[in-house]
Amino acid sequence: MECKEVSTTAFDDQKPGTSGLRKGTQVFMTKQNYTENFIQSILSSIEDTKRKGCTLIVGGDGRFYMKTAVSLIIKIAVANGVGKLIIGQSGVLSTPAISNLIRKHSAIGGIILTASHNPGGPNADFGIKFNTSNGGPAPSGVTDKIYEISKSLTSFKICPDLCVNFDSIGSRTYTIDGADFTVDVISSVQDYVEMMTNIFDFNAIKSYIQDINFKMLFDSLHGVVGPYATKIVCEELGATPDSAIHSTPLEDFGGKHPDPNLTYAAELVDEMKKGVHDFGVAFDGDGDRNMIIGKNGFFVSPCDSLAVIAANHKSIPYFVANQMTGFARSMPTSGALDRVAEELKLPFFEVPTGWKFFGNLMDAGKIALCGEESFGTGSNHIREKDGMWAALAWLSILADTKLSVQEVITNHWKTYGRNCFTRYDYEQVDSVAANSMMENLTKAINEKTLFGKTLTGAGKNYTVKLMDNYRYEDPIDKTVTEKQGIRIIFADGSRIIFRLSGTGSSGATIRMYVDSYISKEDPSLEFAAAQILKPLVEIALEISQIPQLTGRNSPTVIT
Ligand code: VG1
Ligand code: CO
Repeated sequence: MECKEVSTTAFDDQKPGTSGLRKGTQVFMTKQNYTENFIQSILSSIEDTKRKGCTLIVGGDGRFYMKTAVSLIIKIAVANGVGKLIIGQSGVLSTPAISNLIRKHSAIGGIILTASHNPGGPNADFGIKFNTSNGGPAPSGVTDKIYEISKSLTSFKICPDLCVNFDSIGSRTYTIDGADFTVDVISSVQDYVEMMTNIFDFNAIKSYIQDINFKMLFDSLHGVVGPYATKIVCEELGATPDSAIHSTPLEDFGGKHPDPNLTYAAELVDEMKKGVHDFGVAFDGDGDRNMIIGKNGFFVSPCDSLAVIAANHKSIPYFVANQMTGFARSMPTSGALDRVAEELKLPFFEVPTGWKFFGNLMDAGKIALCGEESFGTGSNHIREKDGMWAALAWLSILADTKLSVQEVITNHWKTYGRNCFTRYDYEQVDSVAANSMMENLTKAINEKTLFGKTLTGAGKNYTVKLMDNYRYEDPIDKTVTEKQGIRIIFADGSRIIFRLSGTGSSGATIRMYVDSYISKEDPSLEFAAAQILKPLVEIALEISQIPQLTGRNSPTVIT
């Protein structure tokens, strides 16, 4: 078999967003060489000397078009001198599993075929993420380079006749253009499960479940977590088979959004409301997100989840064996974690939205636990957020404290006070309207129109202390990232944040975040977040004029 170089026309829209390149599946399928070009751009971003003979991990969340993309990666990788591909059986690997494999095999990186929480299918979304040798999402320097290459690409290299069956486990070596090329097809779950058994005490969780007949519901939303849930929850932890639902990965996720939030995982929430199960969790398409639900549908804010894991990290054997060096959260994530860091006298960092910003801090040993309000939680066991890890962290805490999910949360508030948090998503709004909202807010920053002003919402007053567009300087490599979200910070520490999503495939998605602290003595401590935050939500809608500009009277999703 021979490799050849094929001429191509470059695209100008292959700029990776918050996490990878995401477009309508049809774009990847029908625009000539769209997928080939992007794969070539990824490979070209790796220095020649490092690419020759290197190992790459390849896999994805099972969505429509994934297997075609895997086949293309095989043909293009070999033609670019890659020495070995490690591929999950049938192409299936979760994002956290890939992060683990990259580290375990000292691979140059990994290509992840997923549009994560976006729906899948021929008329939905497809995506490609690239992770670097530390196992984490490519930092902006790398994605910028990929984008630059993609804009002026004139050809790609391919071995068109190399067709590898990756449905069955095993290793195959081919000699192509005089060099050896190996494709290792491995179990999708084995290495990941092994890693989890080294982080958590499965026996302790198992006996807790059995002792009190603890009932769980793991909802994979037909995403990639299904096989991992079946293996870990039903086999390793011995839970009944009905503890794992929607466990078969489907190419279109059953026609639904594989997004673990109250709107798209409503089925799990409704099931939990029946009061039969003690613990519920849902995951996104590629397995890096998690939503925790307690008995009777008690919702755990992802911000609180992170803070609770931080406060109780000693319930997790991994954190007993390895030093807890520090914590970090993304900027829009509530300040609940900050209070735990202060109490435990541990270093704390704030980074922009996107997991790639945690990588340097973890690599430098500054943090061992981090998270985002968007249902992402993880630790330095890998360099990705990890949905199953978060669920097992919670089970470890419950088994250790012998408390219910709700008790753990309310006890936390009674100790630290409560950072009340909500996020409003306005999905697929008109881009012009979204941009003009951001421009108006930017104008308010530049002209200082809101500084020092007292704003009133639902009869409550808040005085603006600061308004800016978040700028981050990486403490390790000093890279500066600007315009990461408009922040309005009030005198009492409450915050309103606006940013536009970087993961959509069409139109714009506005995200509005509200975070406000109430002390542990406050009589409203256990009230619903919507009630507590009503005044600030009113203020936020007034400042941003979202309804007027977008014509939307309510958001698509409220967290
Ligand atoms: C969203 C979330 C962000 C997360 C990113 C990738 O980005 O807000 O916190 O890291 O998705 O998650 P954006 O730009 O749409 O707000 V995943 O699970 O879709 O890779
Ligand atoms: Co995801």
